[in-house]
Amino acid sequence: MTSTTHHTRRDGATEHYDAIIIGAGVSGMYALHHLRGMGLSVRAYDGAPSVGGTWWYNRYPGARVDGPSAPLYGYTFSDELVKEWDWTESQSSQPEVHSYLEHFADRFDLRRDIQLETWVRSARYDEATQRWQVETSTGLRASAQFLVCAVGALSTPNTPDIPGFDAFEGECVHTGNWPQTPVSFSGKRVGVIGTGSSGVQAIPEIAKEADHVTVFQRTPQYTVPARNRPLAPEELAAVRENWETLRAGMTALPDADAALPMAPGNGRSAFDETPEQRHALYEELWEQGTLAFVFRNYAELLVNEEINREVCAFLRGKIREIVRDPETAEKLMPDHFYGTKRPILDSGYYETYNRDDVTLVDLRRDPIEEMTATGVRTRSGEHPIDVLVLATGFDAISGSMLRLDPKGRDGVSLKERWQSRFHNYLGLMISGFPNLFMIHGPGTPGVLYLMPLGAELETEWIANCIRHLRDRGLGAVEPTHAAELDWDREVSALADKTLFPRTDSWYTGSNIPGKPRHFSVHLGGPAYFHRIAEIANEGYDGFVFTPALGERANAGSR
Ligand code: NA7
Repeated sequence: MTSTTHHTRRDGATEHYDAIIIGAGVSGMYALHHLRGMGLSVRAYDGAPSVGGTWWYNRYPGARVDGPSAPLYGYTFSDELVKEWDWTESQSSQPEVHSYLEHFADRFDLRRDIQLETWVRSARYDEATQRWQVETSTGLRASAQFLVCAVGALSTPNTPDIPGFDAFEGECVHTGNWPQTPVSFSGKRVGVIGTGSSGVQAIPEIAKEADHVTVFQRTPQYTVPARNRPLAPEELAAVRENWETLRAGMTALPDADAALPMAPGNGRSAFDETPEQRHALYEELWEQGTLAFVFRNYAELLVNEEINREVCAFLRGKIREIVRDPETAEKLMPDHFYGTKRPILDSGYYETYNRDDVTLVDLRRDPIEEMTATGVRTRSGEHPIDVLVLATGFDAISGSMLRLDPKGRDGVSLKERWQSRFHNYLGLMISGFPNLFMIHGPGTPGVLYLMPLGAELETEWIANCIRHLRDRGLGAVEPTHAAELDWDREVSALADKTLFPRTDSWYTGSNIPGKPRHFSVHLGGPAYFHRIAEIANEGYDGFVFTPALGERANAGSR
């Protein structure tokens, strides 16, 4: 492995690198590994005291992968890593994923180039030097030709603006920034605001320990059993034996006529089957649990209203079957298209409402008016609480880039550029922000693909772009605004074929007051990665490369 020390320059108080990476989570660590491997000097900064990003912060009870089963939620690039890490459960728990990421950092000797407890406070492009200037919370200054923002798609917690919030004298914790010391619920009255994936995972666990739990629900949610189970050693062995085929399958292009490349379905059309056959499939998928409920469902699930409504009715039926009190069951009935908010997997969520010590407050009928010193007051009265758990999600996808607010050419701020649309090209670069790359930013499949593998593939694209630039003695690259507008149309055109944009969700940004409504996830799945590779292979159409400084001077004198 290439040693980085000799590449790093220090002049006065500023350290100089080829690339600075912001974030040492799943994406940032892979970017460090890959870019360092191609001989660049690289430094990664992260505000947390540990590597792991999202998997460090989201340590709430019940937190686990609610997506693909292990080991698909993991890095794929190293056969050795796949062979040596023994996942123990099908839906890996937060402590296990975090340990895996720590192991990754050690296994590939990443820590020497990661600086923890260091927030990047400002990032500014200096056109005169074609470099990014960075300042951190620790007073450090650093510069780099390339800035890789691996800031996380679900990393900026959303804290609701509730009147009287500061008056509350109890303990208040956020699932997205859970305390490092254990939170005890024993003998306490707990309030939980939010019933997205985090709330749905945490509520059953908290209810097991607390004296009483009051759930404040704004939008009822569909959830499907996670069916988490121990992984048998034979299962892992089989995965390892077939790893090459399995990995190839993860990046294989879906059929050209797939209704939605992101979720290709089971190859059957719902319209070729009778209502009884369809019901039998829903029942089978419910028993199977996991995201199979989306991925092995009919191809029409996310694009056809009629089929989606049928699935919604099936799931509402399940809620009625599980929840004994009809009034509570009615409060739990979702009314949006299934799958257009992030599909949730649970372990005993609806069952939790059969407990005598759990109360559900429907905020649509009984909204929160204020926090008091001792609880939450809704229109119907006060709910006394000792601990308030905010499971209120994130300013997702674009939120962490906006929080960083880098300043591009001519000092233009990203917040200004992204006032009404999250302009970008291929989800990877932004015009006016040369040499700044994003991983899992808006315009990528990000949260709707395998995130570790997506990070690998996006990083490979970034690395190839850097190589292209350097091999030709070029100094900077950025997309044109025209290319950004085309990309925006492409992302929107895919989304508009589906039911996604019709629901308020963090995919559209509508969970954050004042945020522009913009469905910014690329729904191409594997097709996205083929598309970005094709653009690079065909000469980076839509990008402008600027000569390196010395070359520019020469060009001027010719
Ligand atoms: P989500 O999915 O954004 O869920 C947040 C929940 O909090 C959701 O039920 C929201 O209701 C609710 N919320 C947000 N703000 C408020 C206010 N002001 N008042 C009441 N309720 C509110 O975040 P999660 O952390 O659960 O999951 C994020 C992702 O992490 C997840 O999808 C996985 O990929 C991992 P709403 O639906 O907006 O009405």
